[in-house]
Amino acid sequence: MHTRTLTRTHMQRVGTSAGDSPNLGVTLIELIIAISIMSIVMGVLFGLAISVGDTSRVQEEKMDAFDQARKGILYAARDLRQARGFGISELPADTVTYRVATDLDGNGSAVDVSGNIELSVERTITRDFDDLNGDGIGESQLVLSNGNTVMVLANNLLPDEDINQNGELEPEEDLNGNGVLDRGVWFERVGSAVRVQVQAFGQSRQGHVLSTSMSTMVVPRN
Ligand SMILES: [Ca+2]
Ligand SMILES: [Ca+2]
Ligand SMILES: [Ca+2]
Ligand SMILES: [Ca+2]
Repeated sequence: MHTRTLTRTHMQRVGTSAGDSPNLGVTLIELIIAISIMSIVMGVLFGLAISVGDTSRVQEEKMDAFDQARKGILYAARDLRQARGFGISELPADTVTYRVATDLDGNGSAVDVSGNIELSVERTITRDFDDLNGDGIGESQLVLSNGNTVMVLANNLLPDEDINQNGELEPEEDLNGNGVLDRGVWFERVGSAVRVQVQAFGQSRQGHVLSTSMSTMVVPRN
């Protein structure tokens, strides 16, 4: 009797513990599955966050390139429009020099008492090759200089691809691989007008160079 009871009790214990353990097992499996799903979801979300970040960064770079080109064109055109047509330097070139009508004697107009037109000192729109404004940015910067002051018109100019300066595109010069000779900044005469082209870039996280090219026609005063 005693032995039987013990055995039954023992068996009951085994039974009880055998009955509990499947529940515990399922809970553990559920937990593992839950963690796995969570890891996958987190991974997907993380990946999404990175790609959204990349996309917005690319957009930002595009906007920046656009802004720089637009600023360059706007400022250059605004000043060139005041230029005396006959005094504009030889074009096409990546630099333009000119004079604008200016009231030098303060009589209220850009002519002197004898009726002669008063002209400003020479103004030059050029890449800042010699870093005239000392901001550490050289030829990727477009500046307007009048001898005394240097105004930044744009930054992030595309490099001039015409390395040997022959006016033609050699295959090894095509840095952005678009089959076109890109100059970054370029001035050329079209009839009595001056065509101004400004090309600026932005760089994405992956190192892709995103660029914007803008041009406008300016008819200087005569
Ligand atoms: Ca005057
Ligand atoms: Ca500079
Ligand atoms: Ca060339
Ligand atoms: Ca090119």
